[in-house]
Amino acid sequence: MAFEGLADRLQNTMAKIRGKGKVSEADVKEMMREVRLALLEADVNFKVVKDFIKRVSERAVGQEVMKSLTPGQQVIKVVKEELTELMGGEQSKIAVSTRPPTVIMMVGLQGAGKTTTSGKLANLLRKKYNRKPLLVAADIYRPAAIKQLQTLGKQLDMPVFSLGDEVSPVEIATKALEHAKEEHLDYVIIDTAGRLHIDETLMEELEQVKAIAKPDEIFLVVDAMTGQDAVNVAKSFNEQLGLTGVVLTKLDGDTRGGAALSIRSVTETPIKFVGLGEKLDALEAFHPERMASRILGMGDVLTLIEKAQSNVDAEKAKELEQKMRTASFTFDDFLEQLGQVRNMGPLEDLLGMLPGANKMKGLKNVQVDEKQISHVEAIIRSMTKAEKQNPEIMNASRKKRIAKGSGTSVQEINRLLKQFEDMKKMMKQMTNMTKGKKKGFKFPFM
Ligand SMILES: Nc1nc2c(ncn2[C@@H]2O[C@H](COP(=O)(O)OP(=O)(O)O)[C@@H](O)[C@H]2O)c(=O)[nH]1
Ligand SMILES: [Mg+2]
Repeated sequence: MAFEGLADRLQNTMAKIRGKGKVSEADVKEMMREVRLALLEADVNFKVVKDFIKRVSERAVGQEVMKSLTPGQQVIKVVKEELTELMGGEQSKIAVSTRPPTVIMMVGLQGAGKTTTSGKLANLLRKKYNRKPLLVAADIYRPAAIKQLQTLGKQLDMPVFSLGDEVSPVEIATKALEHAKEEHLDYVIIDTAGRLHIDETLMEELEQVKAIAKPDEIFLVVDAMTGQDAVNVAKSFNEQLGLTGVVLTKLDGDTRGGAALSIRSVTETPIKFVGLGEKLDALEAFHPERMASRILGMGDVLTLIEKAQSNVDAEKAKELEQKMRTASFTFDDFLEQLGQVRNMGPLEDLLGMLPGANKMKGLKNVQVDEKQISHVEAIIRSMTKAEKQNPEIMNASRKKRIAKGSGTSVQEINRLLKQFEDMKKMMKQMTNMTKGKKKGFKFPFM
């Protein structure tokens, strides 16, 4: 997971100060030393780190007193607020032009993820905002680039505008805009060419496209894995073109996170989206506050809930909740729920969003074993209807039969039965706890 090292170190530092009833200047100093090292190690820009430490130290020492928090907690609150501010403060929105189409120009180095992100963005605009985007193939230099965008367009069933590779990008942009107007499409996403390095010709051409297309947004697509380089790239693109936002891609990889934490301060350009995979739905709006919370191990429950809401059938969730209340939850329901949770993405990522999950014994460095989950599925599928409805009837010979049928062992079946009972107990406790409280969307999480 991205940010792992940084998150670990910061969380260790925070743990030391959390419970303190008194925080001396020496405590703050010691803590800041550790925070500074953690940030530098995560490849955060040197100057950014220096400013950050200065701001946090000032605020932490002259702490405003809040009755509800211990001094230790107050310091952590300051760190979180400043970390949020560092990454951009309030979440920024995507532009909507008063005279459609809204034009988004995608720029960046070769291989950063421009073409993929163009597709993802079009997908998001349609799915979440109900917009009609047009993808424009303006990278005429790489022979496969146009084809790549067309393939994405086909996958998404999204229109792609192309004039081949013998017409200039400026002309392609001009004609694409006319086309979008005629067709009443409301977003135009221009996928431009990149180079391996920033060069004059590239910039000039992009300036020309900008002059003619008058984009409402110019998004720089940068690969988070490139660390400090990403920051330098962002700086020069911003100076030449005036960016409105950054899309940080490949955050699903093992990046140390330095780029995410430096780009905003160095370029004054907000990160608007993050790419979290190669698939076309792996693009998320960037929320600095949630990211700060995730890094500090406070979890990202909001994203988790949103994921649940968009991937879990609300009707079914309600049904399940009802079943749990009345303790009529069966293995069939369990199987279905397992499927729904899997739809939400890799379990490791989901666990990462739970508060304190990093610090939980047994959960730390948990490698969610997909094989084990498949075993669970196989076991349940090998049960008879009666067994699924009433696990109590399970005896030795039934267990043996199921083990054979699912290619697992009796031990595994025993473990699952125990987990299932524990889960039911826990669910009962939870529903008792929340009884009487206002009923909202509740996701019965495994
Ligand atoms: N893991 C991962 N791969 C990505 C992401 N975004 C793009 N890629 C991959 O990066 C490679 C280059 O992407 P492409 O869109 O062709 O880059 P372009 O040259 O800037 O247009 C492709 O293999 C993409 O699948 C991301 O968020 N995560
Ligand atoms: Mg491309």
